[in-house]
Amino acid sequence: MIKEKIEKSLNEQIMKEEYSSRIYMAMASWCEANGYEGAANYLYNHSDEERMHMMKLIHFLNDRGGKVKLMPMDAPAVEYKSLKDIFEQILKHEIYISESINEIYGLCMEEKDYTTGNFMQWYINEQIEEESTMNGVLDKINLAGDQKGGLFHIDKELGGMSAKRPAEELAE
Ligand code: OFO
Repeated sequence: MIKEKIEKSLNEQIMKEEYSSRIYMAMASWCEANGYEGAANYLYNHSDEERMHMMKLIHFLNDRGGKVKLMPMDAPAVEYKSLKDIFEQILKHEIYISESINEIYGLCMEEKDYTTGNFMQWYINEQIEEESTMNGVLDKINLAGDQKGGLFHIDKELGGMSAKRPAEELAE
């Protein structure tokens, strides 16, 4: 049976992953409405990926005999200043998620829950990848500055960036 402290932290993480999915959906929708088709596709896929992160936690908590509690959350923003603004917010958010995951891992070690700690390793690795991808996108946006041509190419590139398929990751 999973310890109450661990169950609570996993439920909070489920909420954070669900919120990540919602904010990326809101950002994707803004991109779609503002002519950034590639970024919109990329972010819609990313939103699906965050939902998969949430589902993976839900299945794990149920498998370990815990109780899943979905929580209320704030509505994401509707307006964004630019593509740069969006990716700056994403990077900041992903850093916050990494810190949250590290805290859960630390708690697992304190509580000697090595099973959950082992499970959280997947999220630790995923965060390294996500922060690095978002940093890369932001570097390119900064290089392009306000040049429409540069942003057009970045948008095209984002459209071509393959998002991982949630079903495949769930099977891991
Ligand atoms: Fe963007 O990350 Fe989930 O965990």
